[in-house]
Amino acid sequence: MKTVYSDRHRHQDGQSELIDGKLMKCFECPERADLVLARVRDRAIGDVLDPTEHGLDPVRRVHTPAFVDFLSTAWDEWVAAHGEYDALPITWPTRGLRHDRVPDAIDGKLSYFSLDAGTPITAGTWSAITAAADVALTGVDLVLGGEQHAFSLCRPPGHHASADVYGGYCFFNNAAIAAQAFRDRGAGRVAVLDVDYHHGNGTQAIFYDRADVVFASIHGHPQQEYPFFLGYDDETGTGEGDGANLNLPLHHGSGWEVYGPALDRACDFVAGHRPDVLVVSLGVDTYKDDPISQFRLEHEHYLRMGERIAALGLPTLVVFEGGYAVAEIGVNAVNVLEGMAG
Ligand code: OKP
Ligand code: ZN
Repeated sequence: MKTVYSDRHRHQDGQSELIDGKLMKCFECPERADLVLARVRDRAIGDVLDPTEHGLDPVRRVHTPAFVDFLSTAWDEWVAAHGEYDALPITWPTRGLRHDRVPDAIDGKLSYFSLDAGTPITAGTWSAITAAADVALTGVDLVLGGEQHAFSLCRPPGHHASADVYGGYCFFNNAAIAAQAFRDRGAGRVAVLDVDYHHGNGTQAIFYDRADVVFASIHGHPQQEYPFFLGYDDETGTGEGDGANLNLPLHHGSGWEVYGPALDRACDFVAGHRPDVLVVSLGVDTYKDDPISQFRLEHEHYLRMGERIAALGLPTLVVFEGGYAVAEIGVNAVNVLEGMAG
């Protein structure tokens, strides 16, 4: 399986996130992608390619122009206001506040376009996120060019980002951009299978009213886990998309005995919609030692996961999302790819 990778992910190197009442070193760090790449090379699973530039048009197929513009200038505006510190919001337009005015002040814009204080905008954010979108889109090129499987080693991740909201370490929704690109380039129906520990709220929201992009996710139960406000099992899609969304929330402590059957259900759901192509949002924060997550998968389960996904028999683009047990991240991610290769 070929891997697409850009060094520009290193340009997103935040100082700190607000988590558990503390400002802590960012869990979403450059070492993550470096170690996945090292494992890809060690295991010699296939060539590693640079992305090619696809421009912002395919990004704007998923994200609003105002959101893309905001991200493109946010750092410069923040530096002008506050100096060279990571940009983090601390207030949000919650119940009873207006959503119909975008403030001029950068602090207000961060608040308007974000969902948490864990996602710093830095000097290199724009470079990293545009590269990550290109990594995803180059993976689309590979699959459309005839590769049965390809791996887009995206960083930062994307699945919490919706059309006009960033957060959860995510800015551009790489998997959604890829899914939309498959549609725009001839696929009749696309399925997105999200196996990251956290619910892919952004991806779900982007495609919620559509039948042409089906979404299935297995994740920590929103009663217990971030992002808390989406991911329940009664979210089945709306309008044209009615029936095209599946959430399988699992409780803290879930291991393969629960996860394996959920994965079977998710794969059956995907197969039932007869997609032409599959995008997998691959997070390996389901691992038992993940520092911010509460499932209990072990190394071998990632091989099983890959085998189950490949048994769908679909052209598949794997897009990298989360995973914060950094020392184990390469083994777990590449085990999925090796399971897929059989
Ligand atoms: C991004 B991805 C937990 C706080 C969680 C944000 C987690 C974002 C995960 N106490 N903070 O889905 O791996
Ligand atoms: Zn996650």
